[in-house]
Amino acid sequence: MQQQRKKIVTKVASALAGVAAIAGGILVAHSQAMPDRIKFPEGFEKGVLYQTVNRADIKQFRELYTSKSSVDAVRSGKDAPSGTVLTLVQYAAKTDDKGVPVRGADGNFVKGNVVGYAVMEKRAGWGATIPAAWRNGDWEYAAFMGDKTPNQKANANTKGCFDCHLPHAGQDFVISLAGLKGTALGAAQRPSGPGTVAVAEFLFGPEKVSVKAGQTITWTNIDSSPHQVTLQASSEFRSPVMLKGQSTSIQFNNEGTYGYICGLHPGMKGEIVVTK
Ligand code: HEC
Ligand SMILES: [Cu+2]
Repeated sequence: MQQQRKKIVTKVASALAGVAAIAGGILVAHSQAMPDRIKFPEGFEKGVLYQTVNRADIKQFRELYTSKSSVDAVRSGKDAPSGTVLTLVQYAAKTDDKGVPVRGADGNFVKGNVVGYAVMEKRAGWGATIPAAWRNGDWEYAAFMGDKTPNQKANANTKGCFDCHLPHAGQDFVISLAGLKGTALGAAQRPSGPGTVAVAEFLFGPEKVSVKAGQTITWTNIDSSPHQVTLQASSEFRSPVMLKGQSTSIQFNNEGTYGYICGLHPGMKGEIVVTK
Protein backbone atom coordinates (compact mmCIF):
# COMPACT_ATOMS: atom_id res chain seq x y z
CA MET A 1 0.00 0.00 0.00
CA GLN A 2 2.70 2.46 1.15
CA GLN A 3 4.80 1.58 -1.85
CA GLN A 4 1.92 1.86 -4.26
CA ARG A 5 1.14 5.34 -3.01
CA LYS A 6 4.76 6.46 -3.40
CA LYS A 7 4.72 5.32 -7.00
CA ILE A 8 1.57 7.32 -7.78
CA VAL A 9 2.95 10.46 -6.19
CA THR A 10 6.18 10.21 -8.18
CA LYS A 11 4.25 9.78 -11.38
CA VAL A 12 2.12 12.86 -10.68
CA ALA A 13 5.20 14.88 -9.79
CA SER A 14 6.92 14.08 -13.08
CA ALA A 15 3.82 14.46 -15.23
CA LEU A 16 3.26 17.92 -13.82
CA ALA A 17 6.90 18.99 -13.79
CA GLY A 18 6.04 21.81 -16.19
CA VAL A 19 3.81 23.57 -13.71
CA ALA A 20 5.98 22.81 -10.70
CA ALA A 21 7.29 26.36 -10.68
CA ILE A 22 3.80 27.69 -9.90
CA ALA A 23 2.41 24.89 -7.81
CA GLY A 24 5.61 23.63 -6.23
CA GLY A 25 5.38 21.08 -3.46
CA ILE A 26 1.78 22.00 -2.74
CA LEU A 27 0.49 20.11 -5.72
CA VAL A 28 2.28 16.90 -4.82
CA ALA A 29 1.36 17.22 -1.16
CA HIS A 30 -2.24 17.73 -2.23
CA SER A 31 -2.37 14.74 -4.53
CA GLN A 32 -0.80 12.68 -1.82
CA ALA A 33 -3.26 13.76 0.86
CA MET A 34 -6.22 13.50 -1.49
CA PRO A 35 -7.56 9.96 -1.08
CA ASP A 36 -7.62 10.37 2.70
CA ARG A 37 -9.34 13.71 2.80
CA ILE A 38 -12.65 12.59 1.27
CA LYS A 39 -13.98 9.27 2.50
CA PHE A 40 -16.59 7.35 0.56
CA PRO A 41 -19.90 9.01 1.54
CA GLU A 42 -21.56 5.92 3.05
CA GLY A 43 -25.32 6.41 3.41
CA PHE A 44 -25.50 9.16 0.75
CA GLU A 45 -28.68 7.54 -0.64
CA LYS A 46 -30.48 8.40 2.62
CA GLY A 47 -30.11 12.08 1.73
CA VAL A 48 -31.95 14.00 -1.00
CA LEU A 49 -31.84 12.92 -4.63
CA TYR A 50 -31.90 16.48 -6.00
CA GLN A 51 -31.28 15.87 -9.71
CA THR A 52 -30.92 13.16 -12.33
CA VAL A 53 -29.15 13.51 -15.67
CA ASN A 54 -29.44 11.45 -18.86
CA ARG A 55 -25.92 11.80 -20.20
CA ALA A 56 -26.66 10.91 -23.81
CA ASP A 57 -23.12 11.92 -24.79
CA ILE A 58 -21.50 9.17 -22.73
CA LYS A 59 -24.48 6.81 -22.31
CA GLN A 60 -24.75 7.23 -18.56
CA PHE A 61 -27.57 7.86 -16.15
CA ARG A 62 -26.58 10.00 -13.18
CA GLU A 63 -28.08 10.66 -9.78
CA LEU A 64 -27.01 13.61 -7.62
CA TYR A 65 -27.43 13.43 -3.85
CA THR A 66 -26.74 15.62 -0.87
CA SER A 67 -27.96 15.94 2.72
CA LYS A 68 -31.30 17.46 3.68
CA SER A 69 -29.51 20.12 5.76
CA SER A 70 -27.44 21.27 2.77
CA VAL A 71 -30.53 21.39 0.53
CA ASP A 72 -32.35 23.43 3.19
CA ALA A 73 -29.43 25.87 3.54
CA VAL A 74 -29.15 26.42 -0.22
CA ARG A 75 -32.93 26.77 -0.63
CA SER A 76 -32.94 29.44 2.08
CA GLY A 77 -30.49 31.45 -0.02
CA LYS A 78 -27.21 30.54 1.69
CA ASP A 79 -24.10 28.99 0.14
CA ALA A 80 -23.70 25.26 0.69
CA PRO A 81 -22.41 25.08 4.31
CA SER A 82 -19.06 23.63 5.43
CA GLY A 83 -19.50 19.88 5.65
CA THR A 84 -21.62 19.66 2.49
CA VAL A 85 -21.02 16.51 0.45
CA LEU A 86 -22.35 16.20 -3.11
CA THR A 87 -22.40 12.65 -4.45
CA LEU A 88 -22.81 11.96 -8.16
CA VAL A 89 -23.56 8.32 -8.97
CA GLN A 90 -22.67 7.22 -12.49
CA TYR A 91 -24.63 4.31 -13.92
CA ALA A 92 -24.00 2.79 -17.32
CA ALA A 93 -27.24 3.32 -19.30
CA LYS A 94 -28.85 0.08 -20.52
CA THR A 95 -28.71 0.02 -24.31
CA ASP A 96 -30.65 -1.78 -27.03
CA ASP A 97 -28.99 -4.00 -29.64
CA LYS A 98 -28.06 -0.91 -31.65
CA GLY A 99 -26.27 0.61 -28.66
CA VAL A 100 -28.98 3.25 -28.11
CA PRO A 101 -29.86 3.93 -24.44
CA VAL A 102 -33.21 2.43 -23.41
CA ARG A 103 -35.71 4.74 -21.68
CA GLY A 104 -38.08 3.87 -18.87
CA ALA A 105 -41.70 5.05 -18.50
CA ASP A 106 -40.46 8.29 -16.89
CA GLY A 107 -38.40 9.10 -20.00
CA ASN A 108 -35.11 8.58 -18.19
CA PHE A 109 -32.38 6.16 -19.20
CA VAL A 110 -32.66 2.76 -17.54
CA LYS A 111 -29.87 2.15 -15.02
CA GLY A 112 -27.27 -0.54 -15.54
CA ASN A 113 -24.27 -1.08 -13.26
CA VAL A 114 -22.72 1.67 -11.18
CA VAL A 115 -19.50 2.56 -12.97
CA GLY A 116 -18.26 5.12 -10.48
CA TYR A 117 -18.93 7.90 -8.00
CA ALA A 118 -17.75 11.52 -8.14
CA VAL A 119 -17.76 13.39 -4.87
CA MET A 120 -17.36 17.05 -3.90
CA GLU A 121 -16.94 17.94 -0.26
CA LYS A 122 -16.61 21.39 1.26
CA ARG A 123 -14.85 22.04 4.55
CA ALA A 124 -13.78 25.42 5.93
CA GLY A 125 -10.05 25.83 5.31
CA TRP A 126 -9.60 23.07 2.73
CA GLY A 127 -9.13 25.54 -0.12
CA ALA A 128 -5.96 26.94 1.48
CA THR A 129 -3.98 23.83 0.48
CA ILE A 130 -5.01 24.04 -3.20
CA PRO A 131 -2.98 26.20 -5.60
CA ALA A 132 -4.81 29.53 -5.97
CA ALA A 133 -4.84 29.25 -9.79
CA TRP A 134 -7.33 26.40 -9.72
CA ARG A 135 -8.81 26.51 -6.21
CA ASN A 136 -12.62 26.09 -6.02
CA GLY A 137 -13.34 27.91 -2.77
CA ASP A 138 -13.18 25.29 -0.01
CA TRP A 139 -14.33 22.39 -2.22
CA GLU A 140 -12.29 19.22 -2.64
CA TYR A 141 -12.87 16.45 -5.19
CA ALA A 142 -12.56 12.67 -5.17
CA ALA A 143 -13.63 9.80 -7.38
CA PHE A 144 -14.49 6.24 -6.42
CA MET A 145 -14.86 3.06 -8.45
CA GLY A 146 -18.15 1.20 -8.79
CA ASP A 147 -17.13 -0.91 -5.77
CA LYS A 148 -16.65 2.27 -3.66
CA THR A 149 -12.86 1.96 -3.45
CA PRO A 150 -10.86 5.10 -4.36
CA ASN A 151 -10.32 5.68 -8.08
CA GLN A 152 -6.53 6.03 -7.81
CA LYS A 153 -6.04 7.21 -11.36
CA ALA A 154 -8.63 10.01 -11.17
CA ASN A 155 -7.54 11.00 -7.67
CA ALA A 156 -3.93 11.41 -8.80
CA ASN A 157 -5.10 14.27 -11.02
CA THR A 158 -8.00 16.06 -9.38
CA LYS A 159 -6.74 19.24 -11.05
CA GLY A 160 -8.94 18.12 -13.97
CA CYS A 161 -11.99 18.25 -11.68
CA PHE A 162 -11.06 21.71 -10.36
CA ASP A 163 -10.42 23.05 -13.89
CA CYS A 164 -13.78 21.98 -15.29
CA HIS A 165 -15.76 23.29 -12.30
CA LEU A 166 -13.72 26.53 -12.01
CA PRO A 167 -15.72 28.53 -14.63
CA HIS A 168 -18.76 28.04 -12.36
CA ALA A 169 -17.30 30.16 -9.55
CA GLY A 170 -20.37 32.41 -9.81
CA GLN A 171 -22.54 29.54 -8.56
CA ASP A 172 -20.23 28.21 -5.87
CA PHE A 173 -18.62 25.78 -8.40
CA VAL A 174 -21.73 23.57 -8.27
CA ILE A 175 -22.80 22.98 -11.88
CA SER A 176 -26.15 21.50 -10.80
CA LEU A 177 -26.90 24.42 -8.46
CA ALA A 178 -30.28 25.13 -10.13
CA GLY A 179 -31.35 21.56 -9.29
CA LEU A 180 -30.08 21.92 -5.74
CA LYS A 181 -31.96 25.20 -5.35
CA GLY A 182 -35.06 23.77 -6.95
CA THR A 183 -35.10 26.58 -9.53
CA ALA A 184 -34.54 24.42 -12.63
CA LEU A 185 -37.01 25.58 -15.28
CA GLY A 186 -39.89 23.49 -16.58
CA ALA A 187 -40.76 22.40 -20.09
CA ALA A 188 -38.82 24.08 -22.87
CA GLN A 189 -39.88 24.54 -26.48
CA ARG A 190 -37.65 23.46 -29.27
CA PRO A 191 -36.75 26.55 -31.34
CA SER A 192 -37.01 26.55 -35.12
CA GLY A 193 -36.23 28.95 -37.96
CA PRO A 194 -33.09 30.48 -39.39
CA GLY A 195 -30.31 31.33 -36.97
CA THR A 196 -31.62 29.06 -34.21
CA VAL A 197 -29.91 26.03 -32.73
CA ALA A 198 -31.59 23.64 -30.31
CA VAL A 199 -29.48 22.00 -27.64
CA ALA A 200 -31.25 18.73 -26.98
CA GLU A 201 -30.22 15.23 -25.98
CA PHE A 202 -26.63 16.43 -25.69
CA LEU A 203 -26.53 17.46 -29.36
CA PHE A 204 -26.46 20.82 -31.12
CA GLY A 205 -29.12 20.77 -33.85
CA PRO A 206 -28.44 21.55 -36.59
CA GLU A 207 -24.80 20.82 -35.93
CA LYS A 208 -23.64 23.06 -38.77
CA VAL A 209 -25.21 26.46 -39.50
CA SER A 210 -24.27 28.98 -42.20
CA VAL A 211 -25.00 32.69 -41.79
CA LYS A 212 -24.05 35.98 -43.42
CA ALA A 213 -21.63 38.27 -41.59
CA GLY A 214 -23.49 40.43 -39.08
CA GLN A 215 -26.17 37.85 -38.31
CA THR A 216 -26.96 36.43 -34.90
CA ILE A 217 -27.27 32.80 -33.83
CA THR A 218 -29.48 31.90 -30.87
CA TRP A 219 -29.06 28.64 -28.96
CA THR A 220 -31.85 27.34 -26.71
CA ASN A 221 -31.35 24.56 -24.19
CA ILE A 222 -34.13 21.93 -24.19
CA ASP A 223 -32.33 19.46 -21.91
CA SER A 224 -32.66 19.31 -18.15
CA SER A 225 -28.86 19.24 -18.06
CA PRO A 226 -27.15 22.65 -18.33
CA HIS A 227 -25.09 23.41 -21.44
CA GLN A 228 -22.71 26.17 -22.51
CA VAL A 229 -21.66 27.37 -25.96
CA THR A 230 -17.86 27.64 -26.00
CA LEU A 231 -16.34 29.07 -29.18
CA GLN A 232 -12.85 27.99 -29.98
CA ALA A 233 -11.91 31.13 -31.90
CA SER A 234 -8.58 32.94 -31.55
CA SER A 235 -9.54 33.50 -27.93
CA GLU A 236 -11.98 31.16 -26.22
CA PHE A 237 -15.47 32.57 -25.65
CA ARG A 238 -17.87 30.98 -23.17
CA SER A 239 -21.56 31.88 -23.14
CA PRO A 240 -23.36 31.95 -19.78
CA VAL A 241 -24.41 28.45 -18.68
CA MET A 242 -27.88 27.81 -20.13
CA LEU A 243 -30.36 26.00 -17.94
CA LYS A 244 -33.39 24.27 -19.40
CA GLY A 245 -35.42 26.79 -21.41
CA GLN A 246 -32.71 29.44 -21.43
CA SER A 247 -31.12 30.91 -24.57
CA THR A 248 -27.91 32.62 -25.54
CA SER A 249 -27.22 34.70 -28.67
CA ILE A 250 -23.96 35.54 -30.41
CA GLN A 251 -23.54 37.93 -33.33
CA PHE A 252 -20.98 36.89 -35.94
CA ASN A 253 -19.41 39.86 -37.71
CA ASN A 254 -16.37 38.30 -39.31
CA GLU A 255 -16.23 35.74 -42.07
CA GLY A 256 -14.81 32.37 -41.17
CA THR A 257 -15.57 28.95 -39.74
CA TYR A 258 -16.18 28.85 -36.01
CA GLY A 259 -16.02 25.48 -34.32
CA TYR A 260 -17.58 25.26 -30.88
CA ILE A 261 -18.16 22.77 -28.12
CA CYS A 262 -20.20 22.64 -24.95
CA GLY A 263 -18.04 23.95 -22.12
CA LEU A 264 -19.59 21.39 -19.77
CA HIS A 265 -19.63 18.39 -22.09
CA PRO A 266 -16.66 18.78 -24.45
CA GLY A 267 -17.84 15.85 -26.58
CA MET A 268 -20.70 18.04 -27.90
CA LYS A 269 -19.58 19.81 -31.07
CA GLY A 270 -21.01 22.28 -33.58
CA GLU A 271 -19.88 24.67 -36.30
CA ILE A 272 -20.93 28.12 -37.55
CA VAL A 273 -19.85 29.15 -41.04
CA VAL A 274 -19.96 32.91 -41.63
CA THR A 275 -19.91 34.11 -45.23
CA LYS A 276 -19.88 37.57 -46.81
C1 HEC B 1 -15.39 17.95 -18.50
C2 HEC B 1 -15.82 18.73 -17.36
C3 HEC B 1 -15.88 18.07 -15.98
C4 HEC B 1 -14.85 17.44 -15.31
C5 HEC B 1 -13.43 17.18 -15.79
C6 HEC B 1 -15.39 17.08 -14.02
N1 HEC B 1 -16.70 17.46 -13.92
FE1 HEC B 1 -17.89 17.23 -12.30
N2 HEC B 1 -19.48 17.92 -13.37
C7 HEC B 1 -19.45 18.33 -14.69
C8 HEC B 1 -20.80 18.61 -15.14
C9 HEC B 1 -21.20 19.10 -16.53
C10 HEC B 1 -21.66 18.34 -14.05
C11 HEC B 1 -23.19 18.44 -14.03
C12 HEC B 1 -23.81 17.06 -14.02
C13 HEC B 1 -23.67 16.33 -15.34
O1 HEC B 1 -23.94 16.91 -16.42
O2 HEC B 1 -23.27 15.15 -15.31
C14 HEC B 1 -20.78 17.93 -12.95
C15 HEC B 1 -21.24 17.63 -11.68
C16 HEC B 1 -20.45 17.16 -10.66
C17 HEC B 1 -20.93 16.87 -9.32
C18 HEC B 1 -22.33 17.16 -8.80
C19 HEC B 1 -22.34 18.60 -8.24
C20 HEC B 1 -22.24 19.66 -9.33
O3 HEC B 1 -21.23 20.40 -9.39
O4 HEC B 1 -23.17 19.76 -10.15
C21 HEC B 1 -19.87 16.34 -8.62
C22 HEC B 1 -19.89 15.85 -7.19
C23 HEC B 1 -18.74 16.30 -9.52
N3 HEC B 1 -19.11 16.83 -10.74
C24 HEC B 1 -17.49 15.82 -9.17
C25 HEC B 1 -16.40 15.77 -10.05
C26 HEC B 1 -15.13 15.11 -9.74
C27 HEC B 1 -14.78 14.40 -8.45
C28 HEC B 1 -14.33 15.29 -10.84
C29 HEC B 1 -12.92 14.77 -11.07
C30 HEC B 1 -12.67 13.37 -10.82
C31 HEC B 1 -15.13 16.03 -11.82
N4 HEC B 1 -16.36 16.32 -11.30
C32 HEC B 1 -14.64 16.41 -13.06
C33 HEC B 1 -18.31 18.53 -15.44
C34 HEC B 1 -17.05 18.04 -15.11
CU1 LIG C 1 -23.48 20.40 -22.61
